[in-house]
Amino acid sequence: MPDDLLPIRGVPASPYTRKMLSLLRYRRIPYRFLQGNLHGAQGEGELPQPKVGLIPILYLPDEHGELQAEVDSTPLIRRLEDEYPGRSVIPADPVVAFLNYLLEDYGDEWLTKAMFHYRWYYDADIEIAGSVLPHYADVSRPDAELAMMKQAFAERQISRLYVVGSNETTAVVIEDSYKRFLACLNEHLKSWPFIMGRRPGSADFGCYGQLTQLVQFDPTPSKVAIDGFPRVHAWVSKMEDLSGVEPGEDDFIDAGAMPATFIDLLKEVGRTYVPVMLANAQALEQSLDKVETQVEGKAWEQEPFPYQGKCLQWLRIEYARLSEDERATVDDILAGTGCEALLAPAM
Ligand SMILES: N[C@@H](CCC(=O)N[C@@H](CS)C(=O)NCC(=O)O)C(=O)O
Repeated sequence: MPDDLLPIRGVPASPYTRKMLSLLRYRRIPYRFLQGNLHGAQGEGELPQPKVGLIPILYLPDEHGELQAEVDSTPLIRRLEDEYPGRSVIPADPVVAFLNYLLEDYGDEWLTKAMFHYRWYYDADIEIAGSVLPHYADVSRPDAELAMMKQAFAERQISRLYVVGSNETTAVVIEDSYKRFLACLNEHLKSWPFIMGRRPGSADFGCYGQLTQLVQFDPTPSKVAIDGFPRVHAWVSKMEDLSGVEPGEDDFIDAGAMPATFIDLLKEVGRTYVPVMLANAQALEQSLDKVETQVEGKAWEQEPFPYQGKCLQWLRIEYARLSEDERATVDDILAGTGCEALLAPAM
């Protein structure tokens, strides 16, 4: 086993797997991609199991040099920054790094609602995902076996729509927000090759991961993108392999000259992710069995999502780490976007 190649396990239909693969290519970190989920995947037996059953998994050495199975892309990206210098995806300016963190979390925790919703809500999308996805574990499985897997797989995923908050009430909110996000990104890309400026930040990879599925795979949201936003469609394809991009020191956006289109992206985050993250945290704090809030004047209802409660805490820790001056600059940038509510002291 060539131990200079970083092992990563995942599947092509997993947005977080795609986020990490693209990141590894951009960062020029040599890797080997073990295709499959936790069960029946390549390399099984030779590598440890993760504590939490999620993909992608990166196998990284602990302090004794033993490979450990690690999950959760956001902290993993920061760890890779320490272990593999150069071609950083974290802006050097702490203010811009904070905005990058916020938009990465929006991609990971909000756009994923659209991704999972479209895939398992509409018959045409269920049909395609159910037919294709089971092939990823073993492309040569007999058709009869796959037909059985198709149904079981689709049923399992449909039964988990509640986790991301996709239901009859929220469908319209999720779909409107997806379309507005595409429109905002489309405007931004007219002047900037990446969300974070002239070089990609981890936010670019987070949003890209979800868009690989929304824009390129699932038929209902793909049609929205192709019909209305061919520029975004092209961006997603370009993001897949940025190994040839040569980033410059000053290529991230500048905190002192925020593009209006970047502020518009933050405003979109403020319309959706912000009220839902706050209502979710409140429901968890009060041990309520339902999150209920309004998004753009429309009802939002879902079961509380403990992991997203932690995401909000981690975001606030990032904010608390800033100096007083940096926090004031972040506050100025976020004022009026709706995102400032995330950081307001608890009532
Ligand atoms: N926060 C994690 C989320 C990873 C995640 O949710 N992965 C999904 C697949 S895209 C998963 O493994 N779900 C469990 C399952 O499918 O059994 C990250 O950023 O890596």
